[in-house]
Amino acid sequence: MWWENAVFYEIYIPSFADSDGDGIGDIEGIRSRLSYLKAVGIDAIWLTPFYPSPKVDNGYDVSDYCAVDPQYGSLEQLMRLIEDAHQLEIKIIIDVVFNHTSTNHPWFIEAASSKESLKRDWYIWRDSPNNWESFFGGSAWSFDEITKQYYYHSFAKEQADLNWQNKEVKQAVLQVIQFWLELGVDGFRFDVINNLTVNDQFSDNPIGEDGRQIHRYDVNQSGIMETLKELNEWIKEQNPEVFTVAEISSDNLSLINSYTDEAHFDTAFHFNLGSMKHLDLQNLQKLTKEFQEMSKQNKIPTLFFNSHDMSRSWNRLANNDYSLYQLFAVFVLINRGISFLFQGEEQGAADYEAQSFEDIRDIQAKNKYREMLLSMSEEQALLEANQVNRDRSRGMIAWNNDQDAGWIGIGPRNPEADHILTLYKQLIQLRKEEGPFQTINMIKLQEACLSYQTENLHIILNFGKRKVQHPLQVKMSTLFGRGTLSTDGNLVQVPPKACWIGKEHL
Ligand SMILES: [Ca+2]
Ligand SMILES: [Ca+2]
Repeated sequence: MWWENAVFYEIYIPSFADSDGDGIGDIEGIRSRLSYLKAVGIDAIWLTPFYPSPKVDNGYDVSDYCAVDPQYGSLEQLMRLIEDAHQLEIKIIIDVVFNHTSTNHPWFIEAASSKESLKRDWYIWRDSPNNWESFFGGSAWSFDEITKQYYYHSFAKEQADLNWQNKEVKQAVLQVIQFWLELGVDGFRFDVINNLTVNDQFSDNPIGEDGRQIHRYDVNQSGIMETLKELNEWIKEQNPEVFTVAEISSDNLSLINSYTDEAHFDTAFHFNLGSMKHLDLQNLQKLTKEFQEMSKQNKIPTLFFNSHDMSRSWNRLANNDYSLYQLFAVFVLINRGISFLFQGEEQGAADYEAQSFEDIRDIQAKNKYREMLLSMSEEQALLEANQVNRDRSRGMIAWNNDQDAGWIGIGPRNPEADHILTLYKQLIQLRKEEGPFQTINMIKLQEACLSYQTENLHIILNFGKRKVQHPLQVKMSTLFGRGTLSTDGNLVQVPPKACWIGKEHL
């Protein structure tokens, strides 16, 4: 399938490219950058939500699934974007958020209007709340004054969870998917898919030893699998080439993989790389081996160190060091798996840092700040909030050095941006020439040097401060990077913080 060796590029629309100077990235901004993206070499774009939304959670609170938020443009502009992208052989997948709707969605407004509403059962209502906590903090239940019942929201109170036990909800969702397939969309990224169903006994969640709630009854409920299977089968019936990727809010690989097995999502996001808090080579090796096991079972991993939900790898993993940064680029692009780049990554964009509470846009960071302020100073609360602030990777892309800030500040432009862009282009080109990469073998970690083999390429990533000598089993030539082969070809020396890619001649 087209996606198995593809390079995806995630676009977080408000921060990507602003075409009309109102400080908010938009559809036309993306369209104006299509030739740039083609030159980078990407195969597909993943668009984060562009739907009309009150933006309590940056667009993941949708109030109309079949329209474009006027802030970003119009449906006609989006259709032109899809058309132009297809002209350049770039595919487009879109984010779909079916765990919940905005409380401003007509479905919820109707459901909340009366207990007798025909859509009442499309959401989850109870006379009294249980102890379930929202993933954004606080109770997951909010009281509705008009009908005197509580509705359930696993995230913000403005994001009411849909009741997936209700057949009409499933039907309505299929109609939304049909709408986008008819407009030519090539695939879907399903948001928080493991939150779809809750336990219908509504038992209280247990509390762990650390005093925090264990989400036992509100996520990963077994009832969901059959529904997801139906959903995916229906999509593939419409068009077998449509790509589906699930977001599972977990870093438990066997749990994640259970969704790509029974439920037949083509793949799921493997956050294990992306959520790594700092460079941890033992862990990187372990994950690579787990990905190898997955590949043996015909499951294809997703490879990414960046997304709109986490601090950028430039700061978090590479510690502002170009030499280290390039090693992550090689890992993501010259490897078995689907590569997902996040906007600006190919230019080494750095984290945007909020300087005050007023600068914060992320609801999670705002909540954290308010919580911390109860026990510490404003400065300390800001520091704590910035530790979880999803704004860090959502700064406006600095296309040039004299750009004005927009709805959010600018992610600092990397002084080595041009250099990094060239590197990404070269690696993507190499991926296309040497791929498809179907296998991964010979994964080794020696001191700070990770090596592996994919097809007939041998990749050595030396994260350490010392030069390494690496024995080679077969005769190879240098394809990329800075290694020195011994005259007999049995050994390669790789300098500190450098990579080498050798090619075995078959
Ligand atoms: Ca704009
Ligand atoms: Ca749910």
